Amino acid sequence: MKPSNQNSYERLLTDAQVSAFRRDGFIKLDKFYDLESEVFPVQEGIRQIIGMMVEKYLPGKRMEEGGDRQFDDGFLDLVSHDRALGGRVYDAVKHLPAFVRLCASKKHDSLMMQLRETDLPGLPSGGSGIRIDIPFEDLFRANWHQDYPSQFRSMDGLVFWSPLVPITKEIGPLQIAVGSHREGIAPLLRNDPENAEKSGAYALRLRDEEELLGRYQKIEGYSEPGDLLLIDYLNLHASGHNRSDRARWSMQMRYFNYREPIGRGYDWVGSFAAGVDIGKVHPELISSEP
Ligand SMILES: O=C(O)CCC(=O)C(=O)O
Repeated sequence: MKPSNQNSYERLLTDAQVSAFRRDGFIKLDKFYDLESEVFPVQEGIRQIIGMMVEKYLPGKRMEEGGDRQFDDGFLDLVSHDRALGGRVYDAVKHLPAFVRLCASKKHDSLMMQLRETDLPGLPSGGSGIRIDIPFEDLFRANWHQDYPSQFRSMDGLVFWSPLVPITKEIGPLQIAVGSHREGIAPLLRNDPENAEKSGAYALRLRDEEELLGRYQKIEGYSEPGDLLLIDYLNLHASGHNRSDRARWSMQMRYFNYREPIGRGYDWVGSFAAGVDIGKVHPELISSEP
């Protein structure tokens, strides 16, 4: 169907950037978000939530005051006290209005409309969140993957990945396989033999992973708060390893294209987060045996 209001969005990318995105399956946009109005309010909300949790669970702890104080001070103390509290913070922070507003930013609509030539972008409920990667904890690291199988809604989707802390070598930059989106959907295995304790989407592995990844150049996504890494739903990428002394906070926001025929064919149902098994929608994509 021909988009009806193609001219109504702001063209945020140059033609060269659109071509780079189509070639590589991702693009980095420096200083895409305004720190004062878009990023700091998210950090401030997180600071308040952690402060309340510290007050409740670590009543004796004095929080540092002053300029050196970081928005997540106290978070690793909560986790050392009880790992489950890290999960509560993870679940809580995604309801911050400042984060939800950022997810639904008009700039995201514009990028989606420009890159996908659609008049109808979708913002999947349950498709966005804030990762908190704890130093030296690999259980929730994302293996090499494409986002489509764990999201669905439409093949034609974008991940808006933006850090809340500086992403250094030690804290674990996102790993990206350049141009890997061009081969389409990669078949999956249901279990991760190297990490038997992983479950759900975390336990999925790419079939013939080594051979597949060997075909692409890998780059590391170094970035600062305010920067945006925009990633195609079919691009292969993986978490880095956090070997630093602080938590790695990053936002993942997702969009899909209602007009894309495959998602339209199954009425835009979601995947893991929506409680739908991959095998029900795409049985050809998944098996348990290598
Ligand atoms: O930030 C990470 O470590 C991984 C995030 C990711 O893979 C994703 O958003 O799809």
